[in-house]
Amino acid sequence: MAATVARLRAITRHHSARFESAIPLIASENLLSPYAKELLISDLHSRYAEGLPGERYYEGNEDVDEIERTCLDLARRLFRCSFADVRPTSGTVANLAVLKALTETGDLVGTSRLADGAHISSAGFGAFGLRGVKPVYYPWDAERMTIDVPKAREVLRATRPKTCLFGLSLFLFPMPIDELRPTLEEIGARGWYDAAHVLGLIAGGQFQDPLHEGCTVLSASTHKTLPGPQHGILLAQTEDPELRKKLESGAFPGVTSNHHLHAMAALAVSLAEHLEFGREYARRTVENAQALALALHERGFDVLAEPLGFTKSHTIAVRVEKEGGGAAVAQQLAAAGVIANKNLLPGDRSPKNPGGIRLGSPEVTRVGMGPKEMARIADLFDRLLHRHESPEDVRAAAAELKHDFTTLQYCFAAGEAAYRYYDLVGRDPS
Ligand code: DSN
Repeated sequence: MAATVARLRAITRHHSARFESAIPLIASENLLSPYAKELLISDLHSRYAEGLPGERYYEGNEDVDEIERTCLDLARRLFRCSFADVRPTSGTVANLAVLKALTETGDLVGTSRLADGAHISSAGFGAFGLRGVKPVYYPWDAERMTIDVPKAREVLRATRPKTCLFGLSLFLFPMPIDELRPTLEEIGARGWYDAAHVLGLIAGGQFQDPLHEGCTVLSASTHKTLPGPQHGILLAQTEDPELRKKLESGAFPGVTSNHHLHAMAALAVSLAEHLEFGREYARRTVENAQALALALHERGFDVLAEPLGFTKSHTIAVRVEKEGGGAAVAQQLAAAGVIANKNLLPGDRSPKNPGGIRLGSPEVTRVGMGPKEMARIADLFDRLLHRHESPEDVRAAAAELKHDFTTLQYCFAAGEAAYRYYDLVGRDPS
């Protein structure tokens, strides 16, 4: 078995080296800072602390209590809200906690269709199905890549769901919460916002502010535009003790037992770093997404939502049917050292063979790239997909571009290696 362990370590080093020399453009991924990573591999990983600070089911939790109180305080400060729970262990788990808190089996819940960019939580085969709630789909404006507000008002008045979820995995523009708020009030529905993709942009003041626009509850994962550990969070702007209790018991014991203390501690570091560096990081993340969209458009790619400036977030969507379709293009890009994902676009039916790809700027921004590098990335797309240069040649160009961008920015200890995790423990396994 020693050989198996050695092999697992070698594969993991190989994986890190692959990403170190690649251009990572997955919109939902990011890099963890050195101090957050340090806590992620600390003794906290080995412990249990069910419950809330000061009300635990285990002994030995005094330091965990202080870490969790700090994490809660940082979350409330960063999002200017009155309630936080940092126990969900992922974005989907956070969504399940909200579904448990706000809905009953059989309820109708407003949401978007997967092909319009919704997360799989909204699907019958996902969290919605698990809770037994039924989706009411908002009509979609495919030109503007957002909810069709007049038609959505009609649907909401006709169906009267008690809860309305806003939020997407292909998240180009803010959701029209302000516009729909009077309708939600009229039908007595609560607004719920899944901010997984745009959490760091919201915190950095570069997107909408859903908790102050009319949504009561926000759920999210914590590792996309907010560059934290893989974990989850609940936030709310409420003094209602009953709602707070329901959200807390949705998180525990509803959908978690232990809440991954190492990840919760790492999240506290990431929240503190975002309070310090998040505004600038979020601004540059959006600037880079817009620069990449424009550069691809100028090179003949069909980037969605051109009349609206392509995007106001970290994400862009590109229709690549003429280049071979989403699945084939994503594979060709990966062979050339550019990591992206195929993505359903409005009108698509097959998730295995969709018409689009989704690109995101969080990771390339985190390692210090700017608009000039976005133009060079667009050149890689053009060389591979329009000029049909070999994947090997394009991969070499991608590695050359990435060579100067392999250290972390926008965190304490900026400049540390972003991809070489053994540097942290000071020894190499070879
Ligand atoms: N699967 C993630 C994404 O890529 O959008 C969301 O959980």
